[in-house]
Amino acid sequence: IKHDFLTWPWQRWAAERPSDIAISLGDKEHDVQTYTWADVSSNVDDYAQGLVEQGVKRDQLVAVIADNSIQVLWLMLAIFRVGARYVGLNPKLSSSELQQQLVILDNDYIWSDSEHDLTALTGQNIVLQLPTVARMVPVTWQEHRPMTLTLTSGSSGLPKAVVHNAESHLASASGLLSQMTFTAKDSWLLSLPLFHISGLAIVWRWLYRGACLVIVEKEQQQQALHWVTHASLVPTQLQRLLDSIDNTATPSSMMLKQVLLGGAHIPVTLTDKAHSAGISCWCGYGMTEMASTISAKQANDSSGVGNVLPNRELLLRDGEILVRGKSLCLGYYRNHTIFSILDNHGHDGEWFATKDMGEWHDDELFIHGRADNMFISGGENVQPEDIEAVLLQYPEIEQAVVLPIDDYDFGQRPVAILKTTCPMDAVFIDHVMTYMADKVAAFKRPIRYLALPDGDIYQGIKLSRTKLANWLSKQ
Ligand code: 4YB
Repeated sequence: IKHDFLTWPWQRWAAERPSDIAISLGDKEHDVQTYTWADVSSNVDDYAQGLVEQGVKRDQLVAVIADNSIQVLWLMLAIFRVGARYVGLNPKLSSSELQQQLVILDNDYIWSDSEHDLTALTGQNIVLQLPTVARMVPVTWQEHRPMTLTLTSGSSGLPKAVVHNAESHLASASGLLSQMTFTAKDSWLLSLPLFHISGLAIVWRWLYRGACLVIVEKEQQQQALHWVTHASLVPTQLQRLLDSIDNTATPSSMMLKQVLLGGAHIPVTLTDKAHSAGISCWCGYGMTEMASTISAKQANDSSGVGNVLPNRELLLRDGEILVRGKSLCLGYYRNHTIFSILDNHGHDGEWFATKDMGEWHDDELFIHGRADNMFISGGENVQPEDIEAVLLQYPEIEQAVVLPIDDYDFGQRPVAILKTTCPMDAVFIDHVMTYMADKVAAFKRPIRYLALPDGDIYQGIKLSRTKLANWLSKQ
């Protein structure tokens, strides 16, 4: 499946359909701000020139710490336009967590819309501004140029910066859209963050199709799902949407045609409920390294994730999912170098080993969880070892193990099991919780603290997570 962009996608659409609406900041019915493709093309050129005037050059790295907004979108497209690289960071992270990631990235520039004290962080401040002199940015469209870095936490704790070019993003978009109908008249809500691959993938599908992108404030997201034809949601977001429909009981006003689900296990009961409310779902299995969705299907009564999309290949080896194809990233970025993610040692070195376990059943892929310990809470990746490391810095804590427990709203949430040098009473736990509130993002804070049990909880010299999880399930 080819895409054929000979220039920047927004320039192509500006040439072919200049007055079509490209971006809407709310409900079309309510006289909200919209931008045509002609507007998008000229705004991106202006903001790009604004960046050039601040010294931003091709191949430099710009870190953006913000929730989704039209500003972040302009900034990102302008960064692409000058041939620089975009990396989004989660604004919910603490300053020390951010700085830890920025040290590895060694970003040249930094931009944030939040209260983060940027002076403490790596990178020169930039602003989104119009140029003082009107000049053309000299960089031309090159789909092989590294464009985005997307942070993803793997098994080893520290997040990896996954590098993609436009070619792999467009390959991802074209493969999915060969199966899922998304026309130039449709609109996709920017319903997931631009610091995650699921949010970036929305932008690339929009650019690929020349459709309409809808951007609203966080508080309006729920409402906005009534005005758009498409959205990407993690299962917990869909659950919340369905709960709200139950309350208002006005599903008839919905334009929503398709919801693409992914990022975590998708319960059949959830997609069934959505179907009853008139929302058709697509179930996807994806990952950062493959520029989002790898396999997908229209939801049905099986809990599988369908078949492999065009531009991707997938293989099972000893139950582990291996992937490759046009949507695969260029590599991981560190020390100003892009390192191959492929394990070139074996003869299957062409494939990327995902650490996800899978199975084929009646020509459909089923995901059986990760080989490592990561879990997902409210759509955010949680790496237990990260939380443990912070806990262990607390004076009275000797040992810490963090495990997930099921939660109706978040899917899962972390629980901490501690060995302490003092009694684990309510006052102590209160102090630890205050300490954690200062150190890690809310979604990473354990919701319960338990004392490490006696008995056989070790495997060799290390605590056994399996045994502890078993014990936890009986608490
Ligand atoms: C799964 C899983 C599944 C991922 N069952 N485990 O555009 C999309 O495809 C999209 C739409 C809505 C929501 C999310 C998405 C995504 O991109 C998700 C991509 C993602 O989560 N990437 S990640 O790098 O943060 O995590 C990847 C891991 O997530 C995988 O390796 C799996 O372990 C897990 N996962 N889809 C069960 N359907």
